[in-house]
Amino acid sequence: MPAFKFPGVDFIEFDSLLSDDEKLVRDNTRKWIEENVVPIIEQCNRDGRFPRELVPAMGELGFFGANLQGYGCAGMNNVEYGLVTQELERGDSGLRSFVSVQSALVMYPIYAFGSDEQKDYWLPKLAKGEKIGCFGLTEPDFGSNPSGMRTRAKKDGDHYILNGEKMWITSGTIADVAIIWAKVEDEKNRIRGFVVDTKTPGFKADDVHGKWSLRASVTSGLSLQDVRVPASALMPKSDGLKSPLMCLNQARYGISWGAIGAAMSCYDTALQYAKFRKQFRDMPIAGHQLVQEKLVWMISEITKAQLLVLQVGRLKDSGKVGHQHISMAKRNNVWMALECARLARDILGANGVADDYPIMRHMMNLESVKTYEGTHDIHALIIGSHITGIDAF
Ligand code: TGC
Ligand code: FAD
Repeated sequence: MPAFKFPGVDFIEFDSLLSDDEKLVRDNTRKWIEENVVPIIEQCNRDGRFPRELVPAMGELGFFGANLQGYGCAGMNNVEYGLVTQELERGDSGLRSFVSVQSALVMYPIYAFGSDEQKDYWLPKLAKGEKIGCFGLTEPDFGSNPSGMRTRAKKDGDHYILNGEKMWITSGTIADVAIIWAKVEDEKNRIRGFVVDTKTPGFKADDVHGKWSLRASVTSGLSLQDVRVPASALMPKSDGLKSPLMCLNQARYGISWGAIGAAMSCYDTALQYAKFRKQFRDMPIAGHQLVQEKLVWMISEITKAQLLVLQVGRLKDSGKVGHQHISMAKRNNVWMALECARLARDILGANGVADDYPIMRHMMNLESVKTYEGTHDIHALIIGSHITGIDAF
């Protein structure tokens, strides 16, 4: 198949719903991904390597904490930020993951719950990509149900002592700072957040090996053994499980856009391939009805996903978004992207399983995206709880 340039996917003049600034942010990000990520990402995926060399440029482009104000952040609106994550994930879910964690799970909690000292010290460095962060909520025995966490913080004079294990932590071994969620023993085990310098004695991170998904992203386990941090490491406004869940809202929102990027990549690859590949009567496979139906399913679902997340973004910008809206967008759009990847893989036949094309990589990545930040089924239960008023967890 000849090389081609990604033209975007816009069936119903979706662009007419975007401002000029929003389109500019998206187009600049798309160009950067085309020039800097597309040429290297398959090899990174093969090697299981996160392209860390791209971090300073992403900082300069304003990707980190893009929708936060001040502290060197770009101050984008939520739709602009979403369009950035869409383009990043068209490149690779791992790159979008890195930006989601840095922005929504590390900078956002410091911004929302941190002291002035924490904000002034960490946010400008994280915005530039000079420092890298990770977010420790999940534990080996507590994934969907983080309220059961065993990690503990105990007051010791003007310090806290942290003990526990965190698992499946994006960017863990490359992080300079970890947002650690722990139950504070002296506060009736209330969950609170700590900004922990990863150089603190007793803090250890080890990579998870053997992943068939998000291979271009670092995933780690964290161990905290008598990690002694100053009392100033506590984020003063963090208060209960609600605080980490508020961070997850930010990240899940970005994922909802990001999944569309992965779906667009799969759809566009399948469309180009189907117009080029000939089988039976010297006809492109795009001329077979069953292949067309698959392509039509993909573009229909991509279009619906765009409209859903745009509305959620507009609600977020006007301060009216509820976490149930974000759950619907995350659940629907990641499911839609995974289905697109499977259909696109089918259209490419045997070529679909090779990494000459991005489809299998997206498919494998999306299996993680379906699970992290609340699984597909947990989001069904969150929406179910909202509409019935009955928790079914
Ligand atoms: P529950 O009693 O329902 O809630 C506790 C308090 O929090 C409030 N709340 C929320 N607030 C803000 N945003 C949300 N999304 C919220 N959901 C609930 C709730 O109103 C309550 O407030 P209050 O004032 O009454 O105290 O808590 P629960 O223990 O029953 O939890 C239920 C559940 C399932 C919703 C929650 O635990 C959940 O979302 N589980 C999924 C866990 C998850 O998503 N983990 C993600 C880890 S981070 C990650 O995956 C990063 S991947 C990064 C990458 O690489 O991109
Ligand atoms: P479990 O909670 O054990 O769930 C297993 C299955 O049971 C799922 O199908 C689930 O839907 C189902 N299930 C669970 N409870 C119910 C119920 N009540 N009703 C019906 N079904 C249920 N976490 C972090 O804190 N920070 C990170 O940076 C981070 N990065 C990650 C990166 C990767 C690559 C991956 C794969 C995960 C990452 N995670 C991270 C962890 C992620 O958030 C968890 O994997 C996720 O929340 C699910 O938890 P679990 O894997 O323990 O699955």
